[in-house]
Amino acid sequence: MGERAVTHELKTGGDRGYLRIATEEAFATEEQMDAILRLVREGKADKGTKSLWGFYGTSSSERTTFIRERLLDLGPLRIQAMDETGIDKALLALTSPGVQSIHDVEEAKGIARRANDHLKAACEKYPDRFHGMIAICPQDAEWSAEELKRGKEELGFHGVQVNSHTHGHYLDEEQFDPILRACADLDLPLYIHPQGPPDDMIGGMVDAGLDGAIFGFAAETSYHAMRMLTTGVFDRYPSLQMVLGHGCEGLPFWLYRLNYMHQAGIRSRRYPRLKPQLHNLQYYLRNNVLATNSGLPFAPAIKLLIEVMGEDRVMYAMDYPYEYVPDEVRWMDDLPIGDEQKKKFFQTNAERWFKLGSA
Ligand code: 1DF
Ligand code: MN
Repeated sequence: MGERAVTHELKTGGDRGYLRIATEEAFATEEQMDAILRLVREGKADKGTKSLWGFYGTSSSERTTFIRERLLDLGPLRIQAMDETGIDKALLALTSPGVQSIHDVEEAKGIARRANDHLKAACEKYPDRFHGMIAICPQDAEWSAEELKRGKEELGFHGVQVNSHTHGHYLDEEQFDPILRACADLDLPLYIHPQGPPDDMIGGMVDAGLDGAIFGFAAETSYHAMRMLTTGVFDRYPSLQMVLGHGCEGLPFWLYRLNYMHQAGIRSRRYPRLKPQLHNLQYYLRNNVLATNSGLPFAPAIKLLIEVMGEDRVMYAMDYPYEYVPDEVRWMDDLPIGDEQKKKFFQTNAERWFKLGSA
């Protein structure tokens, strides 16, 4: 994590035996930003959105200016950044919170749909560099299921990114079942990406400066994932793949305890909602969950993910433009894992799970 010498040049094209595919890369549209900033200005945004976009949308710091400019670019700037860090392909998704903070559902759906069309045009322009993730509007689950179908069949996109809770509601709730069913039927990985915790969870996190990517994101998104993992979702949809970034939001580290206490809770019938499932949590982590190392270019964590989840389920991500540190790519090239595992991590797992087709 400290200073290390520059070990090698970063080039695209597979000079190290693998392509680098970055799987959690963010973009924004002007109208999405405008709509979210309007919510913040009018005092209608939830606390997490207000904290996040009140900052990224209006601060004039070097970091936020860079991020705003880079989010809106799906052209030469991004390609140049990818070239400079040796990233061959980016899997792009509408940045957090997508349209999920927006109260006007018709407006939200329009913004999501036009973001998909905008991303499609960029993917057509750079077909060997950009791939798309579908944006949906969970506020309208039936519409979202239709958009998933369009996203896969007409736009040729590779999965869906849901930015965790939707106004404090979670994808295991029955109202969202059309989304889960569409992901399973269409074989689309469901990437649950963080946003700020909902108002009834955020507590003192904003005052503490801990609501964002530093901590609150992982606390809330891992909670979301645990709801999915403990309510029979993967028994109903055994082929469904849930993707989690940021080192699987920490779950593999906690797996023994999560599983032990889950089994204990089921046996003692402490909670009506916790019912016996077909498998234990370890099984679902190794059969229904995929992880990326977005924001976590940290060898001990990646080695743990591979050991707990299996080497076919852990993928590389940069999290551009929120994280853009060329040296981090070098550290990942130098990961103390085997050559075959490294190729799976950087390239072939992403090709397989997101159906990117090998180059
Ligand atoms: C941040 C990080 C913001 C991630 C993000 O979206 C985001 C951040 C607004 O650094 O504040 O997607 N991230 O995935 O780590
Ligand atoms: Mn991200």
